[in-house]
Amino acid sequence: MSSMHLNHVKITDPFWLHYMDLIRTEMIPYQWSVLNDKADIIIEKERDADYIPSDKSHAIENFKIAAGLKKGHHYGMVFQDSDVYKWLEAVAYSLQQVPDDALQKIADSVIDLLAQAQETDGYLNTYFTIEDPKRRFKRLYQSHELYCAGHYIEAGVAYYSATKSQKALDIACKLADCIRAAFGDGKGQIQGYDGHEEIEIALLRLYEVTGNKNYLELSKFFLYERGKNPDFFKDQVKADPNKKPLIEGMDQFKASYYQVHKPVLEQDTAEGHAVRVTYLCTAMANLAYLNQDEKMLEVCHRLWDNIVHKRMYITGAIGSTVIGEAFTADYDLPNDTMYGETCASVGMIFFATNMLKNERKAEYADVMERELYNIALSGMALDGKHFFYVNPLEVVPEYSKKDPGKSHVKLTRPAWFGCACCPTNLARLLTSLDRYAYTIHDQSIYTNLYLTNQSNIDIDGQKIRIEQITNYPWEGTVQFSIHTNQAVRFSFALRIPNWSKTYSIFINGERHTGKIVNGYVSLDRQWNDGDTIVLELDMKIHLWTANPHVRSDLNKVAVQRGPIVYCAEGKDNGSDLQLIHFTEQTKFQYQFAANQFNGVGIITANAEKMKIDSQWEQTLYREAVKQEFSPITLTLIPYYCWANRGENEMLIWFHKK
Ligand code: FUB
Ligand code: ZN
Repeated sequence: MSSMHLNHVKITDPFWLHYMDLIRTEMIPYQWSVLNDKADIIIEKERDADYIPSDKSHAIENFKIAAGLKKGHHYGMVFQDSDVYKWLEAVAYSLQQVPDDALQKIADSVIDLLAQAQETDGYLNTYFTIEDPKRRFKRLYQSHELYCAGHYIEAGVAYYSATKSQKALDIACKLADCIRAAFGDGKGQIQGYDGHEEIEIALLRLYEVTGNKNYLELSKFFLYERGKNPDFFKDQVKADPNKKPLIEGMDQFKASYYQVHKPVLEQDTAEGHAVRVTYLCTAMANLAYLNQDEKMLEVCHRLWDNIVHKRMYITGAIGSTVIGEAFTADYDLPNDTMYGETCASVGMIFFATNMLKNERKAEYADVMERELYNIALSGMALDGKHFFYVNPLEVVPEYSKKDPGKSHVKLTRPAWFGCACCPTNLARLLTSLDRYAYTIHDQSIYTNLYLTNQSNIDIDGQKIRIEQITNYPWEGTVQFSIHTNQAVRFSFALRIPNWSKTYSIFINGERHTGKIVNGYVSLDRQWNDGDTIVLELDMKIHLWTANPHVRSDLNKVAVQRGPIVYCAEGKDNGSDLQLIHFTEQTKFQYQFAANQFNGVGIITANAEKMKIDSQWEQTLYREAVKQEFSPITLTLIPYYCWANRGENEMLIWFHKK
């Protein structure tokens, strides 16, 4: 049987390298200083709620106390440990791309600290070790114990893969073994699961690196057990003599918040907390792949379709309400009160990646790309040291300041949050883009992301190199060249993004007319050294409309060029952006502005702005009259750049006359 293996993807892309360098040189050191309480910053609550601990991070300090190196109490969210783990995972990916002895030394010292904080039976969680050892695994709906464990295991696997640190992997295995001893359907074991999915993803990754089937079985147990006994969480709470909640404000949530309202195989809509749903789906999709589990894959299809076709914003944001950071109903996509948590979009990228392992469908990569170029990048400021938790599509500064229902819709990116899940999630995503660029299926290479890179591929022991060169996302030409010692046969599948209305492909300068199948054009042939493929995508500016069921967007249009969704900001266009209308005469012009936002494509358009006559000054309602308009030149910037110039209005959906 023939085999194909992707060995290494070296990203040298001008667009992404800028971000990867920023993360390596600014974000990772900055986050390290925050985790050590050494950054001189104001930590913000992600929304107005007194109970959110936001004096400091204390995350590393918690480990020192748990390890017995210091005295004191745990501080922060019950899942504060996960901030350190996600940071460590980001460091691992960064080291894999760019070795850095000093950074590795710091990360090694973190591994040493974690080993000291780990209890002898493998348990690792600073909150419970320091404050509440008797409540270990007793309040799983809030405790995040397995969520934190999962994040460590993912970090440990990544760090082991990057540095061969056996110690990092051993901590992960010990922790997984401790969980395996405690959970299951055996006598005396807990027949339940965590309130926040994550361990399920991590155990599968641990299985992939160790080959130990016990980890796969444990992940499967958690997934299949979920929702089987709808009273599991309630029963745990009843049995716990200590009634103090671990996280304030969470008691209001229903079973669907945790995706335990039904067994997972019976779930057909995305319900509850958006990040939880995406992590659940990520694990289910990988289990479906690893175990050839058709039923799991069916659930993944249903939830994918429900999210992507009925519950997702044009930017890729998901989660329509702040209450429970959650999904609501089909087509309920308000633009200004919504959530769109950065982590939820990161989770969608993970889900899409695992769906791509199962199926050769470009739709998954299309969503991955939408999330990446819009929400993931919007999640961080251009300095790499400020972050959005919530990614709205419409903002009016005064409303965010005065409406308690919009306190989560921040106007600029805070330096850190009381609940700081998003910043380190972004770091681990953006340092590991090489993991998302291609998928290999049998003898085929599928391109998911277009970005300049060199990839080493092993085909039946023969080493080939594929070089990709592009100025994506600003230009739609992508050039590949094949480097091989001898002729080799394989299929190279080019994704034609769903936004590209036209495309051309040239092989060694000759036009190729292949059909698109499931979003890919497959070039299956014998390749010789020096062969080239050129793909040209449609980089025209397109206006997009939403499904008419989306009330908030009815009769409105959004502007997209390539994968980038555009927005208008008050800084360029003044206030009252809601008055802007496009007309039949509106023409859009694109120009690359090298000196703005580190170099971005800007769009200008001749639009019209509704006039507000003086009668409106004292009137809230009056009989409908014909509206007057004035011509304006509208400036649109990539959505991900918004809020980098201070507080101002922002809008994505515009009226069209
Ligand atoms: O609960 C852990 C993480 O914190 C979630 O994934 C985020 O939504 C935030 O609530
Ligand atoms: Zn988050």
